[in-house]
Amino acid sequence: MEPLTSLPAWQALESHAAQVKPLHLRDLFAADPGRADRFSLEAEGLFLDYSKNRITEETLPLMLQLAEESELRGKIDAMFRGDRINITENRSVLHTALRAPRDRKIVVDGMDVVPPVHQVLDRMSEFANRVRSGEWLGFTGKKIRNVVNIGIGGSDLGPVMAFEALRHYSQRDLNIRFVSNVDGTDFAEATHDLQADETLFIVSSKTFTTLETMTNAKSARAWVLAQLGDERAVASHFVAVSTNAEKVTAFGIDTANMFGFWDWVGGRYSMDSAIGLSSMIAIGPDNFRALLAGFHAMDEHFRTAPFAENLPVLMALLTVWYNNFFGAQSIAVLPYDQYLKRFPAYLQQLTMESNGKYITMAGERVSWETSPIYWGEPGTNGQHSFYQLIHQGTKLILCDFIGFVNSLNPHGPHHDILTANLFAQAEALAFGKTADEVRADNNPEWLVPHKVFEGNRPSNMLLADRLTPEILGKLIALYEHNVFVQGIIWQVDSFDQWGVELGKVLAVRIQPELTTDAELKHDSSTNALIRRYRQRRNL
Ligand code: G6Q
Repeated sequence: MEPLTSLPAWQALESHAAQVKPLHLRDLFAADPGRADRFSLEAEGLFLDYSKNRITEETLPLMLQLAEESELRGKIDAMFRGDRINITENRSVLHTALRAPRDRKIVVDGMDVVPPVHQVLDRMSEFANRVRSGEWLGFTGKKIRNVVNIGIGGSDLGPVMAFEALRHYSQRDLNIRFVSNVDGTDFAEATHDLQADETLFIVSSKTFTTLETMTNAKSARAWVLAQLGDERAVASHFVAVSTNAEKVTAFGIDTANMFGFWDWVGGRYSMDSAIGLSSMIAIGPDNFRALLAGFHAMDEHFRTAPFAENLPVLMALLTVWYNNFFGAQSIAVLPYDQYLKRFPAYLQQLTMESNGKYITMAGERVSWETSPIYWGEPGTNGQHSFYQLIHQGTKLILCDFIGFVNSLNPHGPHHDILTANLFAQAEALAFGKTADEVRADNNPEWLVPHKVFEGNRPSNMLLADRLTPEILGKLIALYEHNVFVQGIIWQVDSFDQWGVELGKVLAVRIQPELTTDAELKHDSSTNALIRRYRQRRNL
């Protein structure tokens, strides 16, 4: 593969960007009444208005050419086929198989992976129904009222986000909680008001070796045993989600109470696997399957739609446009829906763990920017916090607005107010307020520069009719594939995460040093911090 910056489309885009930068969205819209119609797209119940981007008629054809020159089509096919595209871990990348319908065939290493996917889904459904109906009993014969998922990273962020997003559809007499941080506070606060005999722990860990999860799982077991006083209680109060049956057994969980998945499911792409068990218990198997159907519909759209009409491809190309040709460093994800409050946090891992890399698939240092920083908060809260910087700061930030035409909680004027704010923000960012307009409001001249909004701040607007399980699946898959396309353009392996390893190794070395007098051989800063901790820890 040619380095990205040597591709003809890249070079054409560099000179094109120089022409587009001086243009203002105000003028682009004024000159072209059809702009909003032309630069919008509807697919799978998601409407994307991308007209408030700093692009012209020539931009997308050039970006699409960049996608072609990056061999995107072949790479999409390779992913769906189960090729080992995660080259540094020598693995297939088949989260799309987790939501494939029963009659699909996806053969990897001579084996069709779809039947085992559905076997696990069926077992999960049966188990979820037993918990939801009160049939699954705790050790003392009480119904389960609390479900606590213990997991971290990909074994936490997707399930938490999905639970919060679909809380409206959840069984309200079940308390669903999540423990991820190794900070004992997380476990303590999640369990302080719970009774062990009504609590089910789901230990979710692909490897079943992750330090944080294993530490929390051991604390959970001790907590249960302290209350119930019998080792046999573990069988009624713990289930495991993992690919590692041996470690699950060693922990004391019967493999009959284990839900498996496979090494071709990456952690941050695993929420549709058994890692979603907590979500399924919360919302029920039917809603969970609707969620999967949504994912699958977006998979099919991504796999088959021409690139010019392909939502994930377009969003990815717009990201590359600002990231690589405008020097933009971040993308704000701004859902105007309280249920999506954890969506930005979930996207942080999906995007930045996937594409936050400076080495290409060929092992070379990149000479171009890779992943932007993703961040955000639900609207309208963000408006009273960081929007000042987006409107009048010195940084260019692409905003992904997400909204729903209908509220799941239609109370009086709330939803119209929310939606008015959503549309107003995108309008204000794009068009701003000129000095003349500020003067026309009778402002003194000295105040005018403070009240001017330059505008020309780009945004995407994603709208759906209503937040349903299916739409949520489509939205998540849209970002999954958006991230995939970005990674292809930047030529990185989007499916490994070597950058998380070093800190883990050093922590294992430092931990015993905190509580012994062992000689310290770190740098002077780390040595001094450890010494300070040793001296003061029992004060
Ligand atoms: C995600 C990463 C990482 C992983 C966690 C938890 O893509 O692989 O976030 O999900 O480290 O790992 P386990 O599920 O193995 O505990």
